[in-house]
Amino acid sequence: MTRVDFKVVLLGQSLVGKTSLIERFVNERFYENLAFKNTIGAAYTSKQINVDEKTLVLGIWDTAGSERYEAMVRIYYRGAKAAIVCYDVTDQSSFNKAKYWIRELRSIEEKCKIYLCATKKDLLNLGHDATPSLETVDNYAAGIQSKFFLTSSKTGEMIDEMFIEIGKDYLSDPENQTENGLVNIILSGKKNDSSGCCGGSLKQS
Ligand SMILES: Nc1nc2c(ncn2[C@@H]2O[C@H](COP(=O)(O)OP(=O)(O)OP(=O)(O)O)[C@@H](O)[C@H]2O)c(=O)[nH]1
Ligand SMILES: [Mg+2]
Repeated sequence: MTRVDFKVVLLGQSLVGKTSLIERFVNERFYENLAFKNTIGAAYTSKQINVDEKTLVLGIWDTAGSERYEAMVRIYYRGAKAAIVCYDVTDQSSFNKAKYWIRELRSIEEKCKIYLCATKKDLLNLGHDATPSLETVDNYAAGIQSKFFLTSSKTGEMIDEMFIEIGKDYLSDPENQTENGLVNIILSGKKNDSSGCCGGSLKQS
């Protein structure tokens, strides 16, 4: 198997659930009250996934959503091949912030693929409304050639699927191929792998 590493960054307003999404993806856990543990600066983790007979090691940077860390966040999206831009599916202001990050990425990291991620889907089942409407977000995502995922870290819905899709896009992008057809190896940064386990074709590195 060919092994490649690439960098993925998570962006989005504070409390939209970026850390929870990674916790679900990497450790298959969910904490109801992470709010008192806002991310400070950024946190790194890595996870191995298998896509199309290839092993991909995703180096994932979880950034802080608080405004005071905004300048620092810019350090972490540099060189990212994929950005997961998150918003809370029930919170219009977090969607506005997602659009802000997308505009910035598009102008500064042109080659970074953008994945728009609505979080907390489970709240819709409790009677909360999607704000803006899912149709509006779908149209927006299509307009910027971005893929839209509606996820819940509480239930785990669509999270593995989103990362697998990111891996597939990475492998199929001619940008990441060398002349002899091999996939470029891109070092993602430090590797302080954490513990945990996961099922299916997903493996923590
Ligand atoms: N109901 C529900 N709550 C969620 C979900 N994901 C996260 N939360 C809650 O939202 C709160 C904030 O989650 P975090 O993951 O800390 O948010 P964050 O985006 O990392 O916040 P910053 O580190 O400040 O940028 C926590 O209380 C989580 O339990 C979800 O899918 N459903
Ligand atoms: Mg966080």
